[in-house]
Amino acid sequence: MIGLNMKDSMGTLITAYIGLGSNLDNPVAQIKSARTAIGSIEGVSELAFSSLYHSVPMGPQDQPDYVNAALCLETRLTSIELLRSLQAIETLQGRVRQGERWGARTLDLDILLYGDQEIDVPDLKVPHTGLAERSFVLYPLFEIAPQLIIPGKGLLADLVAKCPLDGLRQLA
Ligand code: A4P
Ligand code: MG
Repeated sequence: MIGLNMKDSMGTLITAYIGLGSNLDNPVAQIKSARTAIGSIEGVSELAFSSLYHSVPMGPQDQPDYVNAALCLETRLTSIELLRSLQAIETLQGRVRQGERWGARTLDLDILLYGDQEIDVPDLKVPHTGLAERSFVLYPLFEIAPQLIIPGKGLLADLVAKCPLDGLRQLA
């Protein structure tokens, strides 16, 4: 019984994937610093981190190019706890929400996948909206998890094969 209670309070160990993006205030440094911050969240362990990628903006074109990456982690945090921790890191790194959809930002941290769960609550949609069509999400993810299956979408490899690079390139 004690064992069961302990297991409940600790939660299930989940593998999650995070998409990182930045196009303001030294994007490479923003992404590296976010990686360190995510690894420092209590109850989170990094399992893999992709290369950094240069990408052209999706959305308004009058903004700088982006740096994107993907990170795989292991955690017992709930999906909402993980979201709140990531939002706190965005805020610490100077993220200002100015209301423009897809506008420039110092840091954007998206939960791409949370285990094999499909989540649709007001604050959280997983798999992340648009994941299946965005080269700056699919290619970094494929680099660290080539065998992945995207809930509701199928094999990541098939999505990558159908997705043009759209100017995406790996940074040296
Ligand atoms: N939210 C819902 N689901 C999630 C999730 N899976 N992960 C909610 C994180 N947040 C999630 O997000 C708006 C709300 O989404 C949050 O309150 C959260 O509860 P936000 O970070 O405040 O705003 P946003 O990121 O501007 O909105 P949105 O629509 O999520 O934008 P995206 O899809 O993140 O796209 N071009 C390039 N090349 N590279 C990029 O990384 N990123 C964007 C933003 C636009 N263009 C880009 C890139
Ligand atoms: Mg976002």
